[in-house]
Amino acid sequence: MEASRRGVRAAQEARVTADFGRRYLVEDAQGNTYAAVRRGKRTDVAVGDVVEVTLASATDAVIERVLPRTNLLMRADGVREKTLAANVDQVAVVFASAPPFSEEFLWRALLAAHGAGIPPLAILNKTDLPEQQRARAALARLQALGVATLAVSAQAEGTAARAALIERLRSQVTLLVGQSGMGKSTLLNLLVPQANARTQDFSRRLNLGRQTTTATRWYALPEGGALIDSPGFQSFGLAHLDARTIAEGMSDFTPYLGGCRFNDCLHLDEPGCAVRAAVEQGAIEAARYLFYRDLLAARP
Ligand SMILES: Nc1nc2c(ncn2[C@@H]2O[C@H](COP(=O)(O)OP(=O)(O)O)[C@@H](O)[C@H]2O)c(=O)[nH]1
Ligand SMILES: [Mg+2]
Ligand SMILES: [Zn+2]
Repeated sequence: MEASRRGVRAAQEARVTADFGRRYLVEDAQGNTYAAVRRGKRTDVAVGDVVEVTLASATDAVIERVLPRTNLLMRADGVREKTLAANVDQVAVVFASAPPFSEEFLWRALLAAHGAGIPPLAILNKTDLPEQQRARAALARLQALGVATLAVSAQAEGTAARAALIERLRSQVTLLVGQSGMGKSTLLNLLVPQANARTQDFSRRLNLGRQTTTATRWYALPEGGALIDSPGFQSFGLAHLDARTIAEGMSDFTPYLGGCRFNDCLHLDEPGCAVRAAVEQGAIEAARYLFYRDLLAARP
């Protein structure tokens, strides 16, 4: 680790396993973890990225380059874009009847996943709670939209929940998203038993202190694959998606798209719109169409 040799040390590949904002954790092929910063203070790094790093010490690395990714899930409120994770196989949207979930959040997550080309999975958690009606109706709607779904109780029926989840998560890299309080961390701890202890261990060894609480983090699953836990957030901004991508992500619109008079129909007030006709006939739910209209209306 002599300074004289630093300049000639070759870059090596590593996986980004935590994002604390401007600091990261990276793990190399031998399983060594380093605290890392991005060369030039750029913010183009996300958990799941494969990067080239040079080592500055036994515990510190510098991210020199982000290797090409297969996908990148983002959200964006106005001009503020937030990268959630890269190179994932599926996005699992977690919701529960309490605290009250937002169905709009679920639908927005589906659009973000579609925009990034990542298949979604919807997980209804806390099925042990009373008052499941609204949650079950939302789950049925998601199924009708072609989304894979699971219903579990991570806390009350942990063993059954783990078995059901592992079928879907094994050997896959899965990003968990959801509003705060839906049970993402509970699911994570059920699936990766040492998750909390490992986090505390890294914070101690790498002097990360309190930063670790607000991070997006990668956890290897014992069965293969990984789970990425993100801090809960309440709104899923979609300002980064154009109108066409949004329309194409509405899978209940898809059967009607070819029937619109205009090729570039956005299903707003254009004459001869097959999507609007389907809404009037009740073939597309009015709530879904209103959600779509509101999304497009809110765009600059
Ligand atoms: N009744 C019930 N409560 C749960 C279940 N899973 C999680 N919780 C509770 O919901 C709260 C929020 O869970 P947490 O995992 O921190 O949610 P997160 O914000 O999405 O990470 C905690 O008090 C958990 O104990 C469940 O299956 N049933
Ligand atoms: Mg959490
Ligand atoms: Zn149309």
